[in-house]
Amino acid sequence: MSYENLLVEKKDSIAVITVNRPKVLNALNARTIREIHECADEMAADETVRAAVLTGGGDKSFVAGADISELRNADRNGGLEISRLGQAAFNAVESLPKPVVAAVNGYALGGGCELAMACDFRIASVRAKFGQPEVTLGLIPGYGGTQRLSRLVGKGMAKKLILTGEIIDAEEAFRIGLVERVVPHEELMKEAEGLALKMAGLAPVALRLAKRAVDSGFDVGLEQALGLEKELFGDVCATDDKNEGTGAFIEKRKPGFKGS
Ligand code: CO8
Repeated sequence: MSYENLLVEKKDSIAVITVNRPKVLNALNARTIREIHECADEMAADETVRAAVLTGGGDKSFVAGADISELRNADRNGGLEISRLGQAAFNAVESLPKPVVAAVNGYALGGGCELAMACDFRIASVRAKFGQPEVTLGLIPGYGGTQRLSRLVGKGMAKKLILTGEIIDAEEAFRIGLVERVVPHEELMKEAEGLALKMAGLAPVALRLAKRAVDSGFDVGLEQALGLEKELFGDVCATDDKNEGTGAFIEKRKPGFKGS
């Protein structure tokens, strides 16, 4: 599939997806949101892709938020629709049955921070900046930010960022748990792609089930979450790759996972 505002490059068993509207710092207009959703569906269905990296085009920005020029004219129904479409697109990213690494190369503000949070991990360039500045525009986060931020960094810190619109640098984002790693700017893509490739070499079904166990268990009670883990553990034990992985360990050789 070809996209107007996304670049998709396949490298070995990973895909590098770039949000590409550098003239507006990769702001998310309706078309880009739709393309992100379509691309997530495409990546989910493509068995040759085992992990993905998501980044921003140009040298300055990951994604500087929703496109403010489109938000300007939204009335109540328009706002509901914008939020619905954005949430659905980011849910599709979050629920991809394979790992997605956000390579945050610059501004990750508003919808950009929300997009990064829908990924499994965030590796940030030292130049990255994070924030939910919606209140400074008379808005609130509407692409999942009020919920995903508090789940990542805790309610108090999420409120501090969301209710002040404060913008923080990569080191502070790391300190509060919003990103998992900070690297020199020039090394960002190498690090992000290296992490994706490492996971791409692991057993795909195990990765898919492990991701589902963590995500689906997060918002339910412990008993229910452990029940889910038990079921998924049963499922993974029925895979060929589990036989291959455990067999390879016993036979002291490298496993060759097939994804079944
Ligand atoms: N939308 C549209 N255009 C943008 C955006 C944006 N979010 N961000 C930057 N641009 C444009 C600028 O207008 C400018 O265009 P032009 O060259 O035509 O004037 C171009 O990108 C370059 O930007 P700047 O000249 O401003 O670059 P600076 O380096 O001076 O500043 C900043 C960079 C600090 C990132 C600045 O551009 C900025 O503050 N951008 C807006 C950041 C922001 O507030 N983001 C949050 C947007 S709201 C949001 O994301 C809500 C999500 C949920 C919506 C759900 C609604 C229901």
